[in-house]
Amino acid sequence: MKFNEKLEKIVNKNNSLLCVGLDIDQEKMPKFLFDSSKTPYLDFNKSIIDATKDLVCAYKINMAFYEVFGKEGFDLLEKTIAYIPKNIVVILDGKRNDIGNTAKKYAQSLFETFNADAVTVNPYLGIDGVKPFLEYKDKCSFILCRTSNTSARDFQDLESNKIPLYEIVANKIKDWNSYGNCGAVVGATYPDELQKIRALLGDEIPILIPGIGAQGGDVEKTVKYGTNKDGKMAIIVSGRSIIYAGNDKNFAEKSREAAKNLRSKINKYR
Ligand code: NUP
Repeated sequence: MKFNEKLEKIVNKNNSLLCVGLDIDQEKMPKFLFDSSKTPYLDFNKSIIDATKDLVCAYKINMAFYEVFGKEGFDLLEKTIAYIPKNIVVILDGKRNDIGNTAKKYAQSLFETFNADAVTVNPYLGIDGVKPFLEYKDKCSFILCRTSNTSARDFQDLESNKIPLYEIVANKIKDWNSYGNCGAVVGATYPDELQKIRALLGDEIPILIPGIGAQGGDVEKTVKYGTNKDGKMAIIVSGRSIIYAGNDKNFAEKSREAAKNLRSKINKYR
């Protein structure tokens, strides 16, 4: 099944554009897990997934929070992905890229070894670094277009013939979408840019939108500017505000409450 079809199905089933970020961090996790379990991270992820799986369209896993543990992190990554129900989209956020020969291995690793449905890709190297990802026609490659951080402006606002780089990238994403398997990453913290990028991309290309919650992005503008004409094709990410909503024994219930509230808020503006 093509990625966009899988996304559409789960968006409809769970009535949700919400993507929960599983960015595990001992400092923010409930302390009791580390006293009472030999596998606190996996237990945590399983509890969060159990508590939110009927409320989300996707889970996004940032590789950094797993790679930091070395081989145990890779094991945890595999087990977490295996635990996610098969009808929910799994996005591996590694912002990978390199020369074509190496990019091919990154693509194989994320799509085949780890079985991701979608990945994030850095466009800085140009099309020969992106192509190996696009060869996976049933998967999706979300290309960094406008990132959510303050320093996004450093390079992404630079102009060529009066057109800022992030718009040039958005136009490239449209060109690169001949297999219908390209997406864009645009931060919720830049609503005006999000609006422009959605207009450039049209209605068929999904946008992965981080920056809601801990980074302070505006939900109403994100939904209004990020979705397509059907109120879809936007995957709205929140990590910390959901998974660390509580840090006591009832942490999973708290995360469910936070996910439910955010899903409702998103749906109000669709
Ligand atoms: O522009 C981006 N901003 C961003 O926050 C691109 C990203 N991939 N992310 C990632 O989204 C970030 O690395 C983290 O994994 C997640 C946001 O998490 P949170 O701020 O909701 O906790």
